[in-house]
Amino acid sequence: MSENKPGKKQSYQASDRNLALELVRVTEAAALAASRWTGRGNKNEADGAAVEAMRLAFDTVAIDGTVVIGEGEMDEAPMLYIGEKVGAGGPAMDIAVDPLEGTSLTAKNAPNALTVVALAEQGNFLHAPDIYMDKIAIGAGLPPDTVSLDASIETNLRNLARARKTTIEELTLCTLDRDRHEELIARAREAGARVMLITDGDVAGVIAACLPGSGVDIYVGSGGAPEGVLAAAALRCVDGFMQARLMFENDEQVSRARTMDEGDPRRLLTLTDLARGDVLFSATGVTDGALLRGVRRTAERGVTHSIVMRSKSGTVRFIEGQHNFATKTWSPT
Ligand code: VTB
Ligand code: MG
Ligand code: MG
Repeated sequence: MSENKPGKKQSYQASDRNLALELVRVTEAAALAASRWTGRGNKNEADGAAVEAMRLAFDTVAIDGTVVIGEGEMDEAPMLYIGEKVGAGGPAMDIAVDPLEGTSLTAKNAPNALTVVALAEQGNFLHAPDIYMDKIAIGAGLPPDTVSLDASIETNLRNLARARKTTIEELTLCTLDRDRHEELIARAREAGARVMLITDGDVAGVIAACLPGSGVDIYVGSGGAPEGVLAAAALRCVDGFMQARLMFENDEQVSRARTMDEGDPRRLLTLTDLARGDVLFSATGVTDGALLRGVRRTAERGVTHSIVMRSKSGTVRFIEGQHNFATKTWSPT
């Protein structure tokens, strides 16, 4: 599943090592800004604050970055729009962002809101339009044909239980609580599985399916395509398994996808179709979740909890940041 060859020594480049750790400042800044709006019932203010802080923080990162997964097209998004150049100058990198994944979660102070950034060398992320994507994901260490987007939910659960040497009754499937998933949910339960329904935030849901001890064994269902690319970037770092397929509602969406990517827009996408090469990923918790703690604030300080990962080395770091609002000059906290 991994592009890394076991036992093969990775080349050491001091510059890109620093980059992984610099990225965390970007998601921290967005999370601190969004956290001013946690539980205040205003998702647009929370989102706007995260976007603005993330945009500012990028100016301090030593890259020549181009946003490929972002806030939308230039005419509809003032910042972090697709095609926007960000960074202080350096290696040419493509950037995927969701400045606040879970705007409603933040407004309600519900679990699993994150700020998310992924970085790869130019051309390595799928240029996904903002439409729905069908997704399936499981964790590392299982045969690659254990589950498939093209198999029935019953077959996938049976194969996953067998590969994990357990029963379907002991498996938990996570999906977004949406009417469009009614049949999937009913059939998964009928087959014996537990179903964990989340109201938003399928990036966190997909990642949870790949982390041992998260309480989620498999993620299935449709959500945003940009969120699919971000989740794939994370899964590359933890050697997870994922398949996806863009879901088109009209011909215009198909034509748009054709302008963004060369392949058949309806093809089955593997993990490396979504995110190739050396990928860096950072996410910071805004509200508490299975993966990360949310921002803790006092009038003077904010404490952030982040995960920073890199596919090339497979290193996963959890970073706690203690931020003093009085001495922070670059972030509108
Ligand atoms: C998911 C989820 C997001 O949108 O992608 C979902 O990860 C999909 O769209 O947090 P619908 O809400 O239309 O189902 C979010 O819930 C919001 O961006
Ligand atoms: Mg967003
Ligand atoms: Mg989102």
